[in-house]
Amino acid sequence: IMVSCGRPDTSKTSGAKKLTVGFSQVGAESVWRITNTISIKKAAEEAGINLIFKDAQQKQENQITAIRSFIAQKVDFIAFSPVVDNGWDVVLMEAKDAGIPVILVDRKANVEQSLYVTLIGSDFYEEGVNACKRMAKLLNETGNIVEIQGNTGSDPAIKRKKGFQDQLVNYPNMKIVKSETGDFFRQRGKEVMAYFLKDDAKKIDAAFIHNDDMALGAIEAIDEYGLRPGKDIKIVSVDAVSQDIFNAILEGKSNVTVECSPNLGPQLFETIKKIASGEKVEKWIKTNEGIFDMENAKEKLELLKQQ
Ligand code: GYE
Repeated sequence: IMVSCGRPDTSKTSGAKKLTVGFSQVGAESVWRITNTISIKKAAEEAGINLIFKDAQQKQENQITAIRSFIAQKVDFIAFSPVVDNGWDVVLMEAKDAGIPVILVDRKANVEQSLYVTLIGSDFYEEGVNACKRMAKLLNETGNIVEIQGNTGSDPAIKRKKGFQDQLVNYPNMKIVKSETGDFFRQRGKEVMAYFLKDDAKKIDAAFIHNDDMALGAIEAIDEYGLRPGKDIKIVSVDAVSQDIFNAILEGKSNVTVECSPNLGPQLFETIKKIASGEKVEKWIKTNEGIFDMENAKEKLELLKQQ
C-alpha cells in the first residue's frame, strides 16, 4: 500500500506540517458512540492532529459525502466507522486513486483488503461467543432467548449475532425464539422488548441484547410489564461503557455486560503517525476487553466514575 501519497515526508522535521485527518462518525446513537467521539476528538488534540470531524447521523450516504469531501480537501488520512458493512467499494477506490490512506475505526467494511490500511477495533464475533457462554451459565443451559440486534447490516450486529448463534450448538436446550433490530438506540430497545412481551411474555427466559443502551431500554419495558428484569428475564448485553449498566447489574436488574472499548482515539492517531513515518502496521489492531457481572461490576463502576 502506498501511504506516503507523494507528499513530502515532514514527520522528521521539527515544526512539521500538522497532519490533517478526516473522520466520519456513524452518529450519536449510544453512550458507546458518544464516548468514542470524545476519545477521538481529545486524542486528536493531544496528538496535534488537525481533525475534520463529520457526524453522519446514521446514514451511509452522509458518510460517502463526507469521504468525498475529505478527498476534495486533500486530507492526509481518512478514518471512518462504517454504519453498515457493504457498499463502500466505489468511494474507497476514489480515496485510493487520490493516494489517501484509509483507516477503519471500530467497524469493518466488507471491501478488498487493498482499500484500507488497517482496522482498529474489537472482535465482535468473540463478544457474541462470550455472551452466549455467560447466558448458558445464567440459564443452566436451558431456556428461550429473545435477541435485540444492533443496526441491520452493521459489522457488530452481524458478528455478535453469528458468534452467539454458533456457540448455541453447544447448548441444545437453549434457543433464540425472536430476534429484531433496535438500531442500538435505547428507546428502540424498549419498544422491541415491549413488543416481544406483549406477543408472548411467558415464553421469554432471557434476552441477548447487542448493546447496553438497548438493554437499559428493555429493562424499563420489563419493569413496566410487571416482570423482574435480571430475575424473571435474564439479560446479557455488550459495551460496558456507561455507569447506568453497572448500576443496573449491581441492582440485580441486568446480569452481564461484555466489554467493547470505545476508547480508540489514542490508538488511531498513534497508528496514523506510524504510517505517516513509513512504518508498517498490522491489518487488524485489536482491542483488549473484559466481561462484567455482579462479581466485578463495582470495581469497574468506580473506575468509570473517576474518568
Ligand atoms: O456496541 C454500540 C454502538 O460499533 C461497537 O455501535 C460499536 C457499536 C456499539 O452504537 O453501542
